[in-house]
Parts: sequence; structure tokens; C-alpha cells
Amino acid sequence: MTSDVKGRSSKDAPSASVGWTALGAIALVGVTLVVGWFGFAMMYDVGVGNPSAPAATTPSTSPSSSGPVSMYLTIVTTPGGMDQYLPANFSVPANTQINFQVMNYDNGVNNVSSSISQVIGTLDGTETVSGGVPGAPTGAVSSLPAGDISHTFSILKGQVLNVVMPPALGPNQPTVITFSVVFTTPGSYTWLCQAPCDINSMAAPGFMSGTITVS
Ligand SMILES: [Cu+2]
Repeated sequence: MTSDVKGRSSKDAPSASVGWTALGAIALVGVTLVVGWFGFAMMYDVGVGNPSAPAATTPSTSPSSSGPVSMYLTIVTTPGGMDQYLPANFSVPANTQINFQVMNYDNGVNNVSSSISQVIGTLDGTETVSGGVPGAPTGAVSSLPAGDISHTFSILKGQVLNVVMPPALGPNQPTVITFSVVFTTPGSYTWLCQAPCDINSMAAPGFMSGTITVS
């Protein structure tokens, strides 16, 4: 009996240690699985987070690309005496309302024919004028007196546009002209000033003529 007990106890000892080892191994596997799961979860989160980020921003950029876009132009006289639209070359999106604001700092008047004094091709057929010489037309106008025009912003081909710019009151008192246009067809449009403002400026691309890229 005692030898059996001893024998049994001597056999139990290794089997007990095997049991603890097995428990330890199971615990280790368990810890490894848990740590591994967290690691996988972190990788999964990162992996899913990155592709979903651009997808989430796409809807927010879509409405703004179809909404009104502002375009600011300035008419200046350079130190060299050239008349110039800034910028002369620019890009705008197609099928989008472009709200133009032109600040004319030139107080020179250049007589045009009556056909060139009409506002053509803007969204509501008018332009809005503020500032300028006292007594000159302000507010929404569909034409200006032919003798009260400083420059025009005109597109003759592709999509006709004619907007007229009354003179500034003085070099630091610009006239502000606003109008809206929708370009319905992508492409390259040449604009020019039809007022006989300055022969050199009118002949030099980038001064009284330029390119609108519609895309
Ligand atoms: Cu001009």
C-alpha cells in the first residue's frame, strides 16, 4: 500500500507538473490570443480608417464644387502706362455660377459704339455697378452710356459675353462691377476689351485680352 502510495505519489508529481505546464501553456496561448486580437483590431481599425477617410470627405466636396464660385478681377494701370486686367488668364469650373467682381482703378474714359455698351450674356442680363463718378448709373444696369465706359470684358466666340466697366472716380477710388456667368461648355475662351483704351495693351495678350479655361 505504502509503496503503491509512494509509487502513486511519485507518479502523481510529474503528472501534476505536466498539468501545471499545460495550464501555463493554455494561459500563454490565451494571453497571446488576446494580445494578438488587440493587435489585429488596431491594424484593422487603421486599415479600415484610412480608406474610409477620403470616402467620408467626398460628399462634402461635391456640393461646394457645384455651388457659386467667386472670381475677383482688378483693372489697373501699370507703372509703364499699360492698362491691365489682373488676372488676365484664369480657370473656372463648367456649369457652375461664377460670381465675378471687377474693381476698376482706371479713371480713363474710352468711347465705344452703342452695341458694345450693352450688357450681354450675364445670368440675369445685368451687371451691378457701385462707386464711380457721381451721377453715373449705379445698381443693376443692362447697358451704360457709350461715353461712360472705361473698359469692357467681352467674349466674342464660344459663349458671347459683354460686360462694361465705368471709369473709377480716381486712382484710389475704384468702381466695383459685379455680374454672374455660367459657362455651359468646357473649353478655352478668349476674352478681350473692346473699348479703344490703349493700343499697346490691346495688342499684348495678358493685358487687355486673356484666356478663360473652363473645365
Ligand atoms: Cu481696355
